[in-house]
Amino acid sequence: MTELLLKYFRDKQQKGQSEKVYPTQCPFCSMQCKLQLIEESNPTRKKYTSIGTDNPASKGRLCVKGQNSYQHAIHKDRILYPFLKIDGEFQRISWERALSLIKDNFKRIQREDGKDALAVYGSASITNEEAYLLGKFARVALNTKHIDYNGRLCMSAAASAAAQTFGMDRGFTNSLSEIPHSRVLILAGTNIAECQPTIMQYFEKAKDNGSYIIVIDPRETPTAKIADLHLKVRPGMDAALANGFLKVIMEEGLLDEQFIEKRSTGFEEVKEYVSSLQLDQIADLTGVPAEQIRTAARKFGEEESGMIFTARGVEQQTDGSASVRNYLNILIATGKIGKPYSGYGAITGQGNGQGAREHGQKADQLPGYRSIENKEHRQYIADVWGIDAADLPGKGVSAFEMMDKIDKREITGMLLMCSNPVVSNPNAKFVQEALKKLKFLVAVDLFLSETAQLADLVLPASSFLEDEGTMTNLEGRVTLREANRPCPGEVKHDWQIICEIAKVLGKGPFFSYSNAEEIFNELRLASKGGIADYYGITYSRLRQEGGIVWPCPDAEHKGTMRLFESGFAHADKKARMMAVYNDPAVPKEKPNDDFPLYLTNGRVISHYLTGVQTRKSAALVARNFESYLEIHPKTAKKYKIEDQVLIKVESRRGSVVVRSKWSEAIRQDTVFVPIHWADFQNVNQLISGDLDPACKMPGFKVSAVRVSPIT
Ligand SMILES: Nc1nc2c(c(=O)[nH]1)N[C@H]1C(S)=C(S)[C@@H](COP(=O)(O)OP(=O)(O)OC[C@H]3O[C@@H](n4cnc5c(=O)[nH]c(N)nc54)[C@H](O)[C@@H]3O)O[C@H]1N2
Ligand SMILES: Nc1nc2c(c(=O)[nH]1)N[C@H]1C(S)=C(S)[C@@H](COP(=O)(O)OP(=O)(O)OC[C@H]3O[C@@H](n4cnc5c(=O)[nH]c(N)nc54)[C@H](O)[C@@H]3O)O[C@H]1N2
Ligand code: SF4
Ligand SMILES: [Mo]
Repeated sequence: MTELLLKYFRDKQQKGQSEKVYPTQCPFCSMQCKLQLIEESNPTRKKYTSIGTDNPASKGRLCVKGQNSYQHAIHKDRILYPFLKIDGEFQRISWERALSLIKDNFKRIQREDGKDALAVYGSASITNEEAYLLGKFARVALNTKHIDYNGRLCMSAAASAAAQTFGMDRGFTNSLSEIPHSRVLILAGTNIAECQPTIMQYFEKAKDNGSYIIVIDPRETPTAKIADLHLKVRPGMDAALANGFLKVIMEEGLLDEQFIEKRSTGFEEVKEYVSSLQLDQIADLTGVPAEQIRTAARKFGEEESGMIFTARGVEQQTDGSASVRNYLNILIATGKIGKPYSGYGAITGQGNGQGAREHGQKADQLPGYRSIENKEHRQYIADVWGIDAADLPGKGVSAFEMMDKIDKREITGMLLMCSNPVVSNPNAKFVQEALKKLKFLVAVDLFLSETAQLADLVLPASSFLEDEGTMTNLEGRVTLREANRPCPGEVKHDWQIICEIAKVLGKGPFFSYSNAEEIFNELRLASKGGIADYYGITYSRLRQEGGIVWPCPDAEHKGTMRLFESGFAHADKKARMMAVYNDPAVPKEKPNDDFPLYLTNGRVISHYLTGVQTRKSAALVARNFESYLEIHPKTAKKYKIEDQVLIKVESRRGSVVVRSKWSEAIRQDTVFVPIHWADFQNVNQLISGDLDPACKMPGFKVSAVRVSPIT
């Protein structure tokens, strides 16, 4: 063996090759698969290979996006210097000039329009350190109440439901390793096979172990392929479907009365309402045959253990938070929570979709899930930050509501970090026009995204290969993403950029860190005693232990894998059940003669979010290079749509042009368009800005549209 290795290296040396290894984590989804990028150079070219490395979540696996994730990071279109828009053209400027322009414009805006006229729009694709720092930056350096982030469009419904029902929001109440042992698994509005592909190994093992899998989705997705039962629900009808499950569970005596009595409140109201419903009516509403509802509910109620998972199909609705609560009602009613192999999982989206929603990036939040409206919480954080609690601003508004305020010229300046709202926000044309009204927009990105193109100033940020920091995966497992690739050009890390802006604004002493670990140590303290308590987690522990699941209150604590074993997180330790009424106003937009079809939307395996990164990867573009519309052949024939032709899709807001793709996998009343393309293929031009009043999640997943051939 040693002989072989020696020969390998000798051969390489002879060919003039050298090899570098970059340890990292995939920048995309919440699995946060660990990998090593190997860069082999010879005098004429460089070759890259990604190898998955072992860790408790992905266990060494990578999906096609992870394998190719280096491609955008080394792409020639990376922005390497600050760019200022002068007469409509971007011109390279120095960091010094960029920072001085930010200072002048931010100060001018706050003088002219008030402190809250400046807004910060953050992201769940940055590290915990950066997410934490951005929250501190808005409150301490800018003294504005307006900060929110792209996770509002992602995790807010599940987060608000879990916080209300359980008293705390950690996406998974159990760890991934319990999934294979659970007897029934409900996957509602989650397409894990394409969106968290390396999680599939847990569900495949469950299947091998004889577990019964129920998938709820208007389409037969690759995930539905592993299902024993696929419920092809009508879009927007999950709350009603969950009522159907509850009805059967009650009628068939499958309630866990003892658990309900001891561990929850609110059941009486649920019982009264659900008893008044007819299963046939629910079948009509949801489009799911009564017999299938009965089978699914019986199975879930009868088995000894069971888990429910939801993702954006259920959550990105104008009643997303209530729909999730109704699925949680089922867990409580059957006593399937707080014990082995039973629990809930909101399948988190972005790489740091969990951590970035815990430490102060949200409009109403301070680090450790503290509330910006709670006096003691304010005092605690003010002490950590060394400021007067009275100087902490109050609660701001949610991401999309900031766009409204920009349109009304209440917000006139913005720092945007790691997001592309022109493509990802609903009512995209409105958002684009609104952003143009800003007096000064600074975008921090890797590329000139569709939104960065509207900016006055663009700052170059480092990529995952360069930027060290912690990320919290979908289990709540905090991981250390190492990074040792040098920054190209004049690129800086997001945290460095935040600190440098704070410095020119005269707030340097509050932001004097020399590395990510120093920020993390402050975050630990800021989270101490909060719900998301990271105090016991350190970089050296993360290096040794490979990841720790919060809460972890002290250095001896092993982390908390399973939640709620002895009680829920409300003061009385009881979960709150809530009757979720079949609301005739849901979904808000229903098909009619003009717009006869439901439009829903989501992801494909090869692309990520607005596509700014994955559309730079030749390997991924080769798999899907353009958007499309999935339509049932019967529906297609009705509207004279051939297969594989360009067609127009119109809603009350606008239109897009995409290619038709016939598929019997989708409901006949529904069409599906992926979200990863921009401009005339930006599906968000079709979608309204209606929000869930409970959590301000946009109702992305249901609109009414018409389709027509392009002649
Ligand atoms: N390949 C890839 N992976 C990703 C991402 C990506 O962009 N690309 N993004 C990451 C992020 S940020 C997120 S948030 C996650 C998203 O992960 P998911 O939520 O799983 O992804 P989506 O495709 O948006 O939606 C899931 C499914 O919901 C279904 N659906 C639509 N309407 C309804 C409904 O009314 N009820 C039910 N039950 N289902 C419905 C859709 O048909 C779709 O199959 O993925 C993460 N992983
Ligand atoms: N219709 C519809 N719309 C949706 C959804 C849907 O299902 N349907 N899903 C929603 C969901 S779940 C989400 S999460 C949002 C996401 O929406 P966005 O946040 O707008 O999506 P991204 O494409 O991830 O944008 C990230 C940007 O940051 C840049 N970037 C990447 N890494 C870094 C970094 O380390 N630092 C900095 N500074 N920049 C970086 C990328 O180049 C890219 O331009 O979209 C939402 N929009
Ligand atoms: S996209 Fe998700 S599943 Fe795929 S390699 Fe990256 S982190 Fe892993
Ligand atoms: Mo997301």
